[in-house]
Amino acid sequence: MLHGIAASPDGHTRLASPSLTSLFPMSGKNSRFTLHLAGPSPFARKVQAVAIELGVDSRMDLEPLLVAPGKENVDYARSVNPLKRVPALTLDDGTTLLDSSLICQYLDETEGGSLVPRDGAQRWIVLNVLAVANGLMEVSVQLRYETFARPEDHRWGDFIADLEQRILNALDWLDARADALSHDDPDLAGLACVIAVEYIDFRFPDMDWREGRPALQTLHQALAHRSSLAGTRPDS
Ligand SMILES: N[C@@H](CCC(=O)N[C@@H](CS)C(=O)NCC(=O)O)C(=O)O
Repeated sequence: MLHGIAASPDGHTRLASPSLTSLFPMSGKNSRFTLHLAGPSPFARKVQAVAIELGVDSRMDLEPLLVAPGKENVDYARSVNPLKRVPALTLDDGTTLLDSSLICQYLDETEGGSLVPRDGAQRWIVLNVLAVANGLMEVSVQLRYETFARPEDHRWGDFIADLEQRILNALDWLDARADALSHDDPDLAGLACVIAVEYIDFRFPDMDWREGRPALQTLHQALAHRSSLAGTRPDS
C-alpha cells in the first residue's frame, strides 16, 4: 500500500485518513527528504533555495516530474499530491507536505532557521509580503499556461489582460514594501520576491518589472547573488 492510500471494499483507491503522527510530522535530526519538483517551477525553486539557506540541501533527494494542466499524472495525484502540483516534500516517515510556503516554514522551524520571525510585528510583515510574492508567482504561472499551454484558438484576451494587470499591481505592491525586508540575512519573503521577479525575467523577458520599481530592484540586487538563488536560477 502506498502511504496514505487505501483500497476500499468497492475496489476503488481512496485517500486514507492520515495517522496522528502524520498530522504532526517530526523529522528526525539528519533525516532525509524527497522533493518532488519540476525544473522551471518558482515554487519548487523557493523550497530548494530555503534548503540551501538552511544547509539541508545535501539531505534532499530530488524527484523531478513533468506537471502541466491537462496532464493526468495519475500515480503522482494518488500517492503524492491530490492537486497534481509541485512542489511536495516527502519526509522519511512517509508524510508528504504540500504547498511551498508550508514546506519552507516547516524546514525553517524544524531546522532551527530564522527565515520567518517567530513573533513580533516583523513576522506579520514577512508573512504578508510572502503571500503577495506567492500570489505573483501563481498569477505568472497562470499567465504562462494561458499564453503557452492553452491552444491558441481557445485563448481569452480579456483574461490574459487581467492577469497581466494583476502582475503589474502585485509588483507595485511589493515595491512599496520591499524596504521593510532584510537586505542582509534574507527572510522568506525576500527570497520569494527575488524568485517571483526572476520567473518574470525567465518567462516574460519583455515585461520590464524593474522600470519604476527602485526598492524592489534594490532588494533583488542585494539578494540575487546568494548561492541559494544563483545556484537555483532556471537558466543556470
Ligand atoms: N500554492 C502552490 C502552487 C504550486 C503550483 O501551482 N505549482 C505548479 C508548477 S509552477 C504546478 O504544479 N502546476 C501544475 C498544474 O497546475 O497542473 C505552492 O505554493 O506550492
